[in-house]
Amino acid sequence: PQPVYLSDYQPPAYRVTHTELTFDLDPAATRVKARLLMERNDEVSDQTPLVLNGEHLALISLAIDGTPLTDADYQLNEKNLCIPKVPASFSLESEVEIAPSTNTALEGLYQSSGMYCTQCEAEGFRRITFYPDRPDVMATFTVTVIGDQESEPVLLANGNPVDSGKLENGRHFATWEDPHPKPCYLFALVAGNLHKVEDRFSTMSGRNVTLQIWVEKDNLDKTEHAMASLKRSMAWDEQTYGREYDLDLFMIVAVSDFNMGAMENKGLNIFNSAAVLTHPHTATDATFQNVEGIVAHEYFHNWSGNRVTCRDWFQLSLKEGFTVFRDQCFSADTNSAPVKRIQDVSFFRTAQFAEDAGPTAHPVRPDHFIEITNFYTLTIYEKGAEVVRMLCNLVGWDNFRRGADQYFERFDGQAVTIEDFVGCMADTSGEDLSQFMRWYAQAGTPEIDAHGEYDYVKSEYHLTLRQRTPATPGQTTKQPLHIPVRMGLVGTKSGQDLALTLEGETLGKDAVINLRDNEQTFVFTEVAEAPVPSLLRDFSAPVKLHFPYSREELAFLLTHDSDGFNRWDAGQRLAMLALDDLIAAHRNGVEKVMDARVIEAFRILLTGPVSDKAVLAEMLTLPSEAYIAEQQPIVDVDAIHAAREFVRQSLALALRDEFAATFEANRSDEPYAPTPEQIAQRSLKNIALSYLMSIEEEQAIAFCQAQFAADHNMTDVRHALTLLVHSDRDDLSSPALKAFGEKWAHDPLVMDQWFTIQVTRPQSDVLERVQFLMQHPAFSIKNPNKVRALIGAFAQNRVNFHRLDGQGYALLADVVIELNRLNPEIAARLITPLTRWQRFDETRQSLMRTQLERIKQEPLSSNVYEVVEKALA
Ligand code: BAL
Ligand code: ZN
Repeated sequence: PQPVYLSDYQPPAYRVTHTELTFDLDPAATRVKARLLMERNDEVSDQTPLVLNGEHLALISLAIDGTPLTDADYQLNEKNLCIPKVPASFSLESEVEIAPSTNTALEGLYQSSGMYCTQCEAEGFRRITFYPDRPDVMATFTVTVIGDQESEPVLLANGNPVDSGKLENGRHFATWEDPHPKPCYLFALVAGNLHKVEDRFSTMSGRNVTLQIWVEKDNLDKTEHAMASLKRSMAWDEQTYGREYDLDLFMIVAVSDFNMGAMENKGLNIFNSAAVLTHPHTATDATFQNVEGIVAHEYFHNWSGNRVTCRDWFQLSLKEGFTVFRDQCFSADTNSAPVKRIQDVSFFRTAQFAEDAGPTAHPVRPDHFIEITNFYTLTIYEKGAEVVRMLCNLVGWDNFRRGADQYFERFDGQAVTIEDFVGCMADTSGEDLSQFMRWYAQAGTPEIDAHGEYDYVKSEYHLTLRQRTPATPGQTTKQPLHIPVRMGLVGTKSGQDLALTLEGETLGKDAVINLRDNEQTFVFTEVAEAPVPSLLRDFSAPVKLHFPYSREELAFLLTHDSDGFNRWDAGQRLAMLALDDLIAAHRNGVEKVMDARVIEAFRILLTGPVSDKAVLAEMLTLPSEAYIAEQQPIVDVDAIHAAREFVRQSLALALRDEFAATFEANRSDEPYAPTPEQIAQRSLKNIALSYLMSIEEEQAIAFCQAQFAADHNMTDVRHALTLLVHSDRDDLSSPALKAFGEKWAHDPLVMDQWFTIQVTRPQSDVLERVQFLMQHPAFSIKNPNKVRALIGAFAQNRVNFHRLDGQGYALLADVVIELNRLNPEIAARLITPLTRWQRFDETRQSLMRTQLERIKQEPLSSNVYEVVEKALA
């Protein structure tokens, strides 16, 4: 397969002004008739052939302006239909046959639990009909769906329903019209035996919008939270961005088999059931929050993505980075803002930093790709959102909001570029953002080496920042970036933020300094006392910051920093220093000694006044094994696991009474609600229970078993079950697992949790468990959620996946090879842990490479080929 390059972009030679589609549904032989009203662009010659995308389509007939074409009039291959001569303006009529029931790639039209549904982003529409399948071709659509009245009583497509009726032979039809021009990746169709819950939203201009969530009948009691989240999102986008919904109907459909989390199709969002269904007894707090965020994300795309879309797929972060930023702000406004930031950054620094440091590293705007579905990445989404956040902070919210207004107004109905977006922000703010644009072009995580000195005589603080971005594949030299560093100086005597004066300018007590050069020294004057710097507050830029903090300084920031994010980060850094010592001790075979300063810091946290329980729970959470691994030059999975367990157990032994008191103080019998207050209280109680269970005392075990048996809500049940299953005691683990598995055998989403809990335990029987569970009736390799819950989760189990006999790697490779045939998009994503082989010891490197080479021997999809090639390059 050959890469596509951004620099080769050409506008489309032919545009589609209107698209008419008729689907006659049949599992093995769906007929799709298309009538496309097309026009040649003025810039191209009248000799320009019409080239349409089309894959896995059986062509039945083709006509132009009603005149059938013969074989001599066109050329057809596996990917394209080419008609050498067409008029300047014409209608193209085609009929094709497709087979939804055998479409295991879950792109285009396919079947899930017997219903029909579609996924067209990025390039799935070409599996439905011949079309210019590119985002810069935008058309209005009229769609007629014909189905069986019994098996498909509900027939949905984008826009507004305009007609419906009965046909012969038990068939019926529905016609939908979408008046908003859209690219074909936003097309959607759903047909099946679905049931709806309905609500209304009155927009800011007083229009009534009907809201519907369509699900299978058994799931009707799991839609309340998604509906409430949708209404909150609609109100938030009006209040925050002045954006109003633009159709009379907004639909969400839940499907079980879905590659992504959800899809923002115009007026008809299709959701992975895991991203929409919730019930207190089946979903955890984390799922409730995730659903709220995804519902918001998809809804926000109606403007940032649908009304204004991407010119080409290299611009993917234009809509995704901006929309993730929007959904992050919405969740922060709706829940605890500091906790949202801590959780997002914690995930980002673990997973996106790893992507940036690996062989698949790419810029927020890549300049080439083989398979675009491989680029729905943490870099495009999350780093893209960090870049938009920096932009917002740089120009200030008022300018950013005016820039967003300008962007939506100027480019409404168009397919545009990242320059168009940033240009609006430059216009409204007057800022020069040319250096800032490098964030979109340069891959890799910038690192800042910082050091500071206090001059007692002059009362000055000199802060020197040096930036460097490591080389990434295809980009050996890097230019300095414009990095906004939000900071404060915390006085060591007063414990307060000191006033900042920089080059004579008074900046207040919390300010942003701009690092633009490779190295800059900032001299703060009139610094009345020796400070500890608090740098990169609220994670003001997606970089790694190195500052030689002493443990005493970190303990000081942990209690005194006015920035909640940096208080948390100081705790993480302090824990990391202790963990580093313990990892070294484990490797050297010397006795491990716990750092008393960490214990004291935790004691203060547990016994001091609590202003935000959710933040406290985060502060009591140790860096994950994956995050610790990211900080090591060579990852030693066993030493990391042993060191982290040692810290957990040492803290639990030293602070047993404090953890027990925290657990007791936060128990509650209140009826479940996913409110920020309740979620905070549960997370604090459950983190305390985790520490107590790490030493497996009888009292802790009793707490855990009681919480499991009480069956109050899934957050508590799942947490207790995880602790029991991850304990060393089979007498605790087996009965609980059995009871849970039997109780929830009928619920696929709960069974996914049951799979994950088992295959993430640290005990050494996990590989055999995975093999056993792959035969379980609730598992199916064709269902992406199952694959993620069982195989994906196993590959995150660091001690077991990285077994020294290589069997963990071999198992993953086996599954990748099978999925390469069935669902290449999921197969390519699943390989990720193997691509990180450079980070491990030589033995593991060799074992991982062996499996990558084994995959490479197969006849590969372009998706898997691209990832394996990069990993072995
Ligand atoms: N556009 C694909 C799914 C999402 O990012 O919303
Ligand atoms: Zn999105």
